[in-house]
Amino acid sequence: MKDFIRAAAHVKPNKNQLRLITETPFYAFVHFSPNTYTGLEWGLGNEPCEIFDPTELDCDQWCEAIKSAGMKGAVITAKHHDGFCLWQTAYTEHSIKNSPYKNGKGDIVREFSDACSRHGLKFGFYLSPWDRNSPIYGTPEYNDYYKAQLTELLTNYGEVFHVWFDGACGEGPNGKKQEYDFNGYFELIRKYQPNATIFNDRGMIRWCGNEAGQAHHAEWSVVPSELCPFCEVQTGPGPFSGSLEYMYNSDENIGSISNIMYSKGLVFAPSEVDMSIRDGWFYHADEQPHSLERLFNTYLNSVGFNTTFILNIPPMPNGKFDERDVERLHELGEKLKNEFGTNIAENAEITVTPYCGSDTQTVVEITLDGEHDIHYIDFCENIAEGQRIESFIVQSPDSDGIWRNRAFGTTVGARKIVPLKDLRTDRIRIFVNASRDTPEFGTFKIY
Ligand code: FUL
Repeated sequence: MKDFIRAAAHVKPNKNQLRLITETPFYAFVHFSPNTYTGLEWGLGNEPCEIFDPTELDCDQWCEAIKSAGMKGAVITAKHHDGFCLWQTAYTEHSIKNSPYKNGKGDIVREFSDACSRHGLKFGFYLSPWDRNSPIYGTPEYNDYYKAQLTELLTNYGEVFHVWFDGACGEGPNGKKQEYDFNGYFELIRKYQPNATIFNDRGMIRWCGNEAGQAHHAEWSVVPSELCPFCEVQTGPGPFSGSLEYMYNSDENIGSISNIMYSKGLVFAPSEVDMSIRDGWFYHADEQPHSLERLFNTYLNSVGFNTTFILNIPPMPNGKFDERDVERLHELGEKLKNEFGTNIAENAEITVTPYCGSDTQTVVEITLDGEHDIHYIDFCENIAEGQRIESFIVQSPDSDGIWRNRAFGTTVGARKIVPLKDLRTDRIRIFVNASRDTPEFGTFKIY
C-alpha cells in the first residue's frame, strides 16, 4: 500500500499539461453562434444562416477586454451544437458563407485568431462533436466529416494552444446519437498541433464537474485512469484494484487515497473550471455580469486551487462584448494586480524542515523582514515532479510566542492561494501534516 501511495506521488504532467497549468492557467471562452440571435442556449440546428449578422464585429475589442482581466489565451466556439460554422469550411453549407456577414465572405475564426496574435493572446477553439444540423450525424461518416473540419481548424489558423471537446452527446436531426471517435480526433491534434492541450470531460485536461466555478474540496491532478481513459497510465494497479467505472468528475473524492486504492492505475489529468461571466453561455440581453466578488472568488477557487479557469464572455448580436462585461473584466484584472501585486516574502528567510524526522511531514517557516498585514499566502508544489501534499495548516505566533492555527487546507499542486483574515505578523509557517512523499515545493509568496 505504501509503495502505491509513493507511486501516486510521482505521477507527472506531460509538457503540454505542465505549460498550461503553470504558464496559462487563466483564459477566456467566447460563445458565439446563431444562439446569439435566437436566445437559445442549445440551437436546434435548423436556424437559417441569414440570422447570423454581427454588423459591428470587433475581435480587437474582445481581445483587449480579455487581456485586461489578466487572461493569457482565448477559445472560440467555431461550431456549437447547432452545427453552424464560423469559418469558411468546405464541408457544409450551414456556415458563415450563407450569412449576410461580409456578404458570405467572412471568417470569424480567422479574424479572432489574427486578433489574438496581434494582442499576444494564445488562440484556441471549441468544435462541438454534437451536431444537430448534420444529416449524417449518427453514422460512421459523421466522424470523417468531424475530422475533416477539425483538420481545417488545426491547419489554417496558426498555433493553437487549447482544443475544447464538449462531452455533450444528444440526438442529431435524424434522431440518432453518434459514437464519437475521440481517439481519432486527438490523434489529429497530436499530428498537427503537438503543443496543444486537449480538454474533454474525461480528457487530458478534464472537467471540474460543474459549471458554477467550484473546484473540489481537495483538487487532485492525479486521478484513476477509469475517469480519464485517454491519458497515459503511469502506475500499476492499486492494492484493492476493482471497478471504478461509476466514477465521474462530479464525485467529490475522485483523487483521495481511499478512492485511488481501487484504481487499475493512475494518470495525470488536471481539472479545468469553466464558468460564464453571466448565467448563460450565450448572450441574453436580460442577464447581468456576475459581481466582481464572485469572479474573484472563482479565481481563488480555481487558479488558486490547482485547476485552470476558462471564463466565458458572450458577444452581443452586433458582434461586440457588452460594455458591462468589459468593465467587469477590467475590474477583475485590477483586483488581481492589487491583491497579488507586491510579494512581501521576496527577501524572506525560508527554512524547510522535516517534522520530527518524518519524510512526509514538513514545516516551512517564513521569516519576513518585519511585521506586515498579511492577506494571502500563495505557494505551490514542484508540480513537474508530481502532486503530493494531502493537507496543511497555516500558523503564526501569537504575542505570547505560541504558534496558533490560522487556516487549514487540503491539496496544493500547481498553485494554492490561502486567504487569511486579520493577520499581522513577521513569521508564518506552513505545516504539511500529510503528504504522499517528501514534499517538493516551488515558490512561496505572501501578499
Ligand atoms: C456544455 C454545452 O452544452 C454548453 O452549451 C456550453 O458550450 C458548455 C461550455 O459546455 O457541455
